[in-house]
Amino acid sequence: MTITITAFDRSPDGGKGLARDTRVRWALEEVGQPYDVRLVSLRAMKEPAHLALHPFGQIPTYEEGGLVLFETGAIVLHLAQHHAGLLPAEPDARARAISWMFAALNTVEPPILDLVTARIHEADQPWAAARLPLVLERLRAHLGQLDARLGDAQWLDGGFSAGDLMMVSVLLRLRPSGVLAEFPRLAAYVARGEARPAYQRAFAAQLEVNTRP
Ligand code: GTB
Repeated sequence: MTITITAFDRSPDGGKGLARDTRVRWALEEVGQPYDVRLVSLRAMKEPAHLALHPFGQIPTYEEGGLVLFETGAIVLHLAQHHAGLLPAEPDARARAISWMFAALNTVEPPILDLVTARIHEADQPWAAARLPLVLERLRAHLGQLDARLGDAQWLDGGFSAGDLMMVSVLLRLRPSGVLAEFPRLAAYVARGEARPAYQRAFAAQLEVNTRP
């Protein structure tokens, strides 16, 4: 069954891999599933044809036969449950890997998005300078806890899993701010994720789209 995902026709990051189609591409590469990409403009995302796939008018979406999914967590979990390579077979280890997926999306990603909002979207607000330290404090607290749990391990719980794929994807968004570099073990963890051949293929595929003349 052909898998089709959607992605920006031009990502605002110019191909740095920060748009969320990259994590879905990465999961598809890890499990060895070929896929097609339908590129959509910001305008087309808000039109009925795309809204039928994604109620919030965003990318990425995932189509496979009659199945349509949105939300990267749901898409990566679907892939991990249906193909070998992203979740351990042992039930408890599998459940723990899924916990890390949720931790990435529900605990770690929100303060990272708060930082992006504070640094970029709210930068010209009169209260921005007062808010930024609070946002940074909350974020650093979470990163410190994550760093302590990871310690000197390669991955969060044994072998590489969908939990690591999601955590690395979420942490990558921090790099432009310089905050990731404050946590060298987390920075090295992200670099390990990026070094995986599947990530490299996913990154190259999105870069190709975003550097077309
Ligand atoms: N919770 C959803 C998921 O995980 O799938 C969030 C999906 C989402 O935010 N999609 C964004 C989108 O469609 C693209 S990835 N935005 C258009 C809109 O909402 O109208 C977010 C993103 C955009 C740009 C950069 N960048 O330039 O660095 C990074 C990430």
